[in-house]
Amino acid sequence: MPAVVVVGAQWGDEGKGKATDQLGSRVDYVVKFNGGNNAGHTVVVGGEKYALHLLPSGILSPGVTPVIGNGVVVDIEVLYEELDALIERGVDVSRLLVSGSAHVIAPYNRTMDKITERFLGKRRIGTTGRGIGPTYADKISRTGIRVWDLFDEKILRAKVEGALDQKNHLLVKVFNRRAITVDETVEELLQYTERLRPMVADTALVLNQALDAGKTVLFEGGQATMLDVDHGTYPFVTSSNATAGGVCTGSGVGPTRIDRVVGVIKAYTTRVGEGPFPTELFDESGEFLRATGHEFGVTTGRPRRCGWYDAVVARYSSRINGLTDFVLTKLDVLTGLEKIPVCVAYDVDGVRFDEMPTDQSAFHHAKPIYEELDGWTEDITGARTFEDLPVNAQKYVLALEEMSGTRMSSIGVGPDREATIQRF
Ligand code: 2SA
Ligand code: GDP
Ligand code: MG
Repeated sequence: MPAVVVVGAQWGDEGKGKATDQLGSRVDYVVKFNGGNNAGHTVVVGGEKYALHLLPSGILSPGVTPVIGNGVVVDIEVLYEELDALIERGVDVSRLLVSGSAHVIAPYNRTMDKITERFLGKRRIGTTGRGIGPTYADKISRTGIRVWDLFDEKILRAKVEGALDQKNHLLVKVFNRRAITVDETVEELLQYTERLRPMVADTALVLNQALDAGKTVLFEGGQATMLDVDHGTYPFVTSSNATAGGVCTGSGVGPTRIDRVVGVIKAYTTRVGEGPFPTELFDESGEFLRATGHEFGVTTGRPRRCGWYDAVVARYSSRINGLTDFVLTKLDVLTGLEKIPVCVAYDVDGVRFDEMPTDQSAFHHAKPIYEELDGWTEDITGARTFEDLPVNAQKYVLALEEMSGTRMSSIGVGPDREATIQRF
C-alpha cells in the first residue's frame, strides 16, 4: 500500500487522528495536505492523550517523517507551540518537513477572520477564528505570503505591503478599526525564520522520490467531505479541499499514485459551526450522544451538534472521494440505546431524495427519513473481533455497510489505539 489517503466522511471529528495514528506505525511519511490549526485531532496512546492541530498525527509514531504539504496554511507561532509541547513530553519531532510553498497565516488574517465573523452576525459561518479563510482567500487572490517568502525580507515586505493595502482600507473604512502597519507585521513574521529554515523543503519532490523508492506515504485530511469548499455544504464549509482530490493539489503527488482512500465515519453524526444538518437532534438523545461521545471541539472547546447516522451523507462521501473502505468509529458510544434511527433518504418538500441534493436550498429543507435498528446494552469496549460484538451491534454495522456504498474495514470501540476491530 504505497500511498494511502485518510479523509473525514462527515462534518469532521470522525476520529481521523486515531485512524491515521494506527496506520501510521506502518508507514514512512504522514502528510497533511489541507487546512491548518483549525483541525483538532485527539490521539490516545497508552492512556496518554495528545491533541494535535497543525501537526500531522503521524508525528507520534517513531520513525515516521511528518510532512506539512503545500496545501496547508501555517500559523508559525502555533507550529512552534505544538512542537515545544511535544518535545516536553519526549516526542521526537526532528524529522518534520514543511513545504516552502505552503501559505503563512499572517497576523492580519487572524484579525480579519474574527472581524468578518462578527460582522456577518446571524449569517456567520462559525469558523474556528484561526485565520484559515482569509489566508486561503489571499492565496487565491495572489496576495498571500508563502513560507519561501520569509527568507527574503525585501520580498516579504513587498508582499505584506500589497496585502495590507486592501485590508487596511477594509479595516479602517468598513470595520472602523486601526490600520495594521507593514513594519509590525514584517517584524513579527521575521522572528520565526531561523528555527523554520531547516524544516523547509520541496516536499512534493521528497514525497514523489519516496514513492519511487517504494516507501509508504499516508495523507491525513483535515476537516471533512461535507466541509470541503467545493463538495460540502457551501458556504458553511472550510476554505480548503478536504476531500481526496485535495491530496493531489495539496501535496504535489498525482492521482495515479494513490492506492487506497479511507473514509473515516462515526456511527452517528456531529457538526460544529453553523450550517444545515438534517439528522441533528435537539432532545435528550442529542444530549446523550454529546455526553457519552465527549463531543466538544478539540480546538475551540465548542459543544458539537449531534445527530443520527446519515447514510445519504455516507454514500455521497463514498462517491466524491472514491473510497476504497470506511473506518467506522465510536460504535461504543451507541451502547445502551434501545433503538437506533438511521437516515436512509431525505424528504425535501414532499419529494424523496435517495441521493444528496447538491442544491443547498433543497438541502436546507431536507427532512430525514429514518429506519430504526435494534440497539444493544452489552459493553463493547473490549471487543477485538467482529464476533465479539453483540448480535445487534453486528447487525447495525452490516446495515450501515449495506446502506453506505463501501465496505467497513475496521470498527472503533474506544478512544485508545488498541480499541479497534480490524475486519479486513
Ligand atoms: P474555519 O475555521 O474557517 O475552517 O471554519 C469553517 C467551518 O469549518 C468547520 N471546522 C471544523 N469542523 C469540525 N472540526 C474542526 N476542528 C476542530 C475539532 C473544531 C473545534 O477537531 O474539534 O475545536 O471547534 C473544524 N475546523 C473547522 C468550522 O466549524 C466551520 O463550520
Ligand atoms: P478528528 O478531528 O477526526 O481527528 O477527530 P477528533 O479527535 O476531533 O474527535 C474524535 C474523538 O473521538 C477523539 O476524542 C478521539 O479520542 C475519540 N475516538 C476516536 N475513535 C473512537 C472510538 O472508536 N470510540 C470512542 N469512544 N472514542 C473515539
Ligand atoms: Mg477534530
